[in-house]
Order: sequence, then C-alpha cells, then structure tokens
Amino acid sequence: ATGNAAQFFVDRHVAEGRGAKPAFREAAGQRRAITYGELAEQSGCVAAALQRAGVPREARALMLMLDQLEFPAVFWGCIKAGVIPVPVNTLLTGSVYDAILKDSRASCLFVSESLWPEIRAAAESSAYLDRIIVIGDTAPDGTQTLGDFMQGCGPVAAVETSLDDTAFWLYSSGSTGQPKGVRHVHGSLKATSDTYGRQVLGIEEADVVYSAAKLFFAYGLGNAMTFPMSVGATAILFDGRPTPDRTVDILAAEQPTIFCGVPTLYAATVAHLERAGRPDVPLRRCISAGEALPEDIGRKWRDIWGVDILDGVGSTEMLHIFLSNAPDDVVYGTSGRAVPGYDVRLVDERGDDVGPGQIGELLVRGASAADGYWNKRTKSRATFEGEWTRTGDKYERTPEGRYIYCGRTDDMFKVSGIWVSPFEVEQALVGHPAVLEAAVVARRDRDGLEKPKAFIVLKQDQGAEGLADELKDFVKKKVGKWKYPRWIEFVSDLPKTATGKIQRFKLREES
Ligand code: 3SK
Repeated sequence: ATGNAAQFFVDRHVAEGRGAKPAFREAAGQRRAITYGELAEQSGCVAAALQRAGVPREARALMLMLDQLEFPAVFWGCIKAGVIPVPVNTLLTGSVYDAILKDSRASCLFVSESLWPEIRAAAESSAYLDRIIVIGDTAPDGTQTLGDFMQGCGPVAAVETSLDDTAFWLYSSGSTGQPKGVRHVHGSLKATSDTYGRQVLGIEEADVVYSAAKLFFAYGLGNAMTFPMSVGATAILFDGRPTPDRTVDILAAEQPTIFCGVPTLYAATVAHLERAGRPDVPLRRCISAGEALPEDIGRKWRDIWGVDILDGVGSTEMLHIFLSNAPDDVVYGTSGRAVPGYDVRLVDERGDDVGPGQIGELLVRGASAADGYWNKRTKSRATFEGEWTRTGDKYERTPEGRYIYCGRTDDMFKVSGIWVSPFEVEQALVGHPAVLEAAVVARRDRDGLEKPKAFIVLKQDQGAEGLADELKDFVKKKVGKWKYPRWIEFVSDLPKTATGKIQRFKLREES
C-alpha cells in the first residue's frame, strides 16, 4: 500500500461507496458542490496535467487560492502527482509573495482570478515560475486557465510515496512576521485526524463542518479539509471575509453541525447575536484556536447556543491542535489538557521542567510535527529539538493538569523586577464591559524602565470621559497593582495574523 495521503483522504471514499456524497459545498454565490467521486476524478486529472506538463515530483506549486471547490482538487492533485502544494495566505502583500516565491522556488502557481493582481508583479519577475494557472474563466497574458491546463487529461492514480515523504508546505509568518516554509509529511495528515479530529472533535460521517478559518491556514486545513475527509463528512467553503453577520447567515443557511472559529470572530459574533438573536442551527461542536479564548466569550456563546466552545492550541509546526478542552471537560480561561497522542512539557530557560503554578515554555511531542523549516537550518535546530517541538508560548499548569496561557516567550517583560504577561493584562481589560479587544506591550517610561501600554478597541466607537482611568483601576484591582497599563490608546482595530494572533511586534514599533 502507498503512503500517499490522497489514497486515504480522497480515493478510499469511492471504493467505500461514498462517491456520490458531497465532499464540499460552496456557501454563497453559485452554491456549487463537489462529490467525493468528482473530487477523486478531478484531483486525478490535475495530477495528470502536472505530469504532462513535466512538473517533477518534489517541485513546489504555490496555491494562492480562495476557499472554493477548486482548492481541494488542486491540493490533492498536486499530492497525487508527488508535487508539493504550498497554500499561502490570501491577505499578504506583493513583497511577501515575492519573498515566498523566491524562498520556495515554486515552479507552478495556481491563483484564483480575483487574487491575480496581488501576486502578478512578483510572479512575472520570478526566476523560477514556469507556469501560472488561473482559477477562473479568463487567462490574463502569460497564464492559462485551470480548464485549459487539464484539457484532455484523464485521471491518474496517486504516485507511491512513503508516510515520511514531504506532502505539502505551509508558510508560517508567526507573530514576528518572518515567513518560514514548514515542511509536512504525508503521515502527519492522518495523525491529526486520528488524534484531535477523532478523539477531541469527535467528527463523524454525518457532520457538516463550517470553518471560518480558511484552508490556507493549518487550523482551517484540518477543520474544513482533512478532518471531514477522514470520515467522509461534508465541508462548507466560503470565499469571502467572515464577518459576524455573514457568519450567522452561513450558519442559518448551511446548517452545519460543527463550527470552527477564532476568538475575535466569536467575540464579534456574540455581540451581533446579543443584538439580533440567533437562528436555529444544529450545532453540536464549536472549536476555537489561534489565540486564547476569553472566558466571558466562551460562557456567552454557550448561553446563546447551548454548546461549549472547545478552546485549543495548535501551531503550523504541529499542523493542528495538541492542547485542548474536550467535550464534557471544559474550563474556560484554560487551554485544557494534552490531546490524546501528544505529550507536553513546561521548561525554564535552562530546559529544566517546571512544576504546577510556575510559568515555563511549552514543548510538545507528537506524530504530526513538521519535518523542519525549508532552508532555515538554524531556526529548524532551535525549534525542533529531537522529538520535542518548542512552541515559543509560555504556560502554567494547574494542579488539575490544565494549561493556562501566559503569553509568547518574546512578549513577556518585567515591571519592578516581576514578570508581566501581556496576555493576563489583556484578559483583565476585556473583562470590562466597554472593551471589545485589548493588546498590551512593553513601553519604556522616561527613566527607561519598561511598563505596560494598552491598545484598546471599544465595543462602541466612543469611550466615556474618564474611561482610561477607570480601566487602569479595573486592572489594578483584578490582576495586581504593578501590572496596570500606564498608557492607554484607543484604536479601531488591532494588527493580527491571518489566524487571529495579535502582532504585538507591530504595536511595539508604534508605541
Ligand atoms: O494557532 C493555533 O492555535 C493553531 C491551531 C491549529 C493549527 C494551527 C494553528 C496555528
């Protein structure tokens, strides 16, 4: 048997009688759908077209694609051909696409028609790109449509691979902004489905999944592609921006049983639902990742829907969630426990394990760890230490064995000689009824000493007079006198990664 992941996730369903079942449905617009049988065929045709075009195994194919039906066909088509798909964030700038095209040396680009202008200059000046395939009806000069690329090709079978062959890459920009190509092997896809997908999410064939997190992101790729495809379920794809009102419309129209979001969207959707009321939706699981979920939002969501949000932590390097709350074991304000199949440790600066109640860096071990970063030896060696992967996150373990997020290793700072976790101050701030979101960074005072500065998004555009002082007192009372923000700036939004992580480095530059 081949270790090629396409066999398990795609072709197996035809042999098992699910050929006519929709694998993906589009949420809006044309409302197209693709069955498991059609996907097996179309991905086989994409593989055949790549082979006909002479694209060799291990060549990289950049995918700058919206969440549309062609995404799974191209992704699995590349994997079937042994070509390495590299889905990238659709919200990056031309200069970042240029850097990624150079770093990956991609020879193919699959690009959604509406995104072509964003990457055009970088693609046209690339020294490595041989072909550009546009997903759309018309092909701008120097490109061809997916239809023309596949014209006359019949489906081919997936090439033989081992479980350890590289299957795909994802670019991680992390919270510091430096994109790194994270190389994942075929075996990792099934590993995340067998662990988090089956044992925490409990996904089943009858489920309909809607993930507001997009497919180019590791969290979205698991949620809306590999988890549903591991059991023959159906996923809803939406190619637009998931605002709270659109999210509620999609839930109402598509009737998913599983919803996957990020804290910012949950917070804004709760505010929307409190005003507008909720539709009837057969939700049975809701999950969150990307950043820690504020306790208050989890409770409000549960009050509205009668379903808990399972907050978890994952990383692009580990491919999906490895620490999570579980159904019937939810404690809001914590990231839960290690997902079955993963081990976690907390270590101090010397690498020694720290005990309950102490803060340490989180290390994780599990079968879905990446094979390393592409062409970044020093970073690979610093992150992948044998079986253990360093996360760069600071955590504390409760005596009950649950993990509480304390911030990024590089975001922590000391005030009056005592460590301050920006995250703790932010959580205190969002507990105030006027605050929607908050981000805290260190800023030097006139004496050159670091103190917290808060950037705050209010629920209503205008704050009452005296609100800044009220918030300072609020934090002093909640988390400790020395931790209160000495400066408060009210802003309309916070800089975030595609996954919803606050980019504090950008705020540090501004403060
Ligand atoms: O940020 C996370 O928590 C996450 C979760 C799943 C997969 C990938 C990531 C980055």
